[in-house]
Parts: sequence; C-alpha cells; structure tokens
Amino acid sequence: IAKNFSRKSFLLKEIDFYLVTDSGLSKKGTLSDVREAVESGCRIVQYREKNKSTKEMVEEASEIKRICSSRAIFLINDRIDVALAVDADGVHIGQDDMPVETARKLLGEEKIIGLSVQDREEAILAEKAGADYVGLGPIFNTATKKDAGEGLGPEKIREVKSAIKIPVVAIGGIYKENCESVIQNGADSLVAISAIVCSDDVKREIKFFIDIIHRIKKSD
Ligand code: TZP
Ligand code: MG
Repeated sequence: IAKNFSRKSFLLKEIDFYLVTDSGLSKKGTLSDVREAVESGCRIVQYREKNKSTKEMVEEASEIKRICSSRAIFLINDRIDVALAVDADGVHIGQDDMPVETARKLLGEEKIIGLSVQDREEAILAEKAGADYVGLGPIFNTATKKDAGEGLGPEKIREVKSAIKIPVVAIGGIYKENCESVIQNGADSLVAISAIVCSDDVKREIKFFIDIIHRIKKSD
C-alpha cells in the first residue's frame, strides 16, 4: 500500500494543467481535444461525458486510454463501471456519487480517486475517506456546469490547501485572464473546460496554461 500510495502521489505531483472533456461544448470533438492536449504536454485527462450511451462511452474511453497510454493519467468522471471496463487510471466523483470508500473497494488501492469539494470541511472528509486529490470549485462563476453554484473565489484555494495534504485541483470559470490568481493561491493544478474545448487552437491554449503555471510555481 505504501508503494502504491507513493506512486500515485508522485503522479499527481507532476500534474499542472488538467483536461476535462466536454463533447457538448467541443469544437473538434473529444478525441481530437485529448490528442491535442496530450501532444501539448497535458499529463492528466478526465473523460466527462453526459450525453452518450454506456456502449459509446466504453468505446471512446478505450480510445482515450490508448491516446494517453504512458503519457497522461486517464480518469473517468462518475462512471466507475466504465473505468473498470477499460482499466482507466481512476475516477473523478462528486459528493452525490458513490462514496469514496465504496469506490475504493471496487477499484482497489492502485487507482486514483478524485472527489469534488466546495469547502474545507468537505476537503478534510475527502482526505479521511481516502481520496487521492480534491477538485475544488467553482472558483469563478461558470455556465459550463448548470448546478455548480456561485464562484467561491480564488482565496478559497488557500483555505482548503492549508487543511489537507492531498493535491487541490481548481475548477470552474478559469480562463487565461484569471488563472494567475488560481495558481498564486496555491492550486496544484487547474482545469479549464470552455477555455480549451471551445477554442480554435487547443494546443496553443494548453501550452499557454502550462507555461503560466510553471512560471508562477517556480517563482513562488
Ligand atoms: N465542476 C465544477 S465547475 C465545472 C465542473 C465540471 C465546469 C468547469 O467548466 P469551465 O468551462 O472551465 O468553467
Ligand atoms: Mg459527478
């Protein structure tokens, strides 16, 4: 267990920009977005698909796994069954999904489990339950997730970071214009969905985010 734990925390330490797919918003399609992201140096991909059948998801997830191969961590949103079916690296789940402990029993110690949280208390519980990282958001107001609620503000990242040891991934309403405040407040990684998948040049946008994240992390 100690060995697996260190492998996962090593992998998660390496992440900077985190891609979450959205086929409803994507200009060029999910597979193209994943390909361009991995080619741009993105090292973690979450397949988040709300509109396709399970059959289509298993097929697409297998393809994404192949694209990520050893280059990027591959997680699946919500669907533990699909993650098991394609042997993904793990899942990202929400507060209303399967409890982390139950997901852990199904997936085993080696897989990565990320949990969405909105505050310090949920983050502490996530860590206790065995989550490998937390997704904190929405940092800013966003139209991408209808029930996301009001933006928490980037200072919330600092508050949550100080309460837990596992990595904090910031999500929600993050664009080039406001991403500096996210990293300055201590986010280990950040997700931008619309800023990436609605763009004409996914590669250029991801490189921009990766560069700025490295620059700010280094100067800290
Ligand atoms: N969870 C919290 S906010 C959000 C999700 C999935 C949507 C983020 O999308 P965008 O376009 O980067 O605001
Ligand atoms: Mg969910």
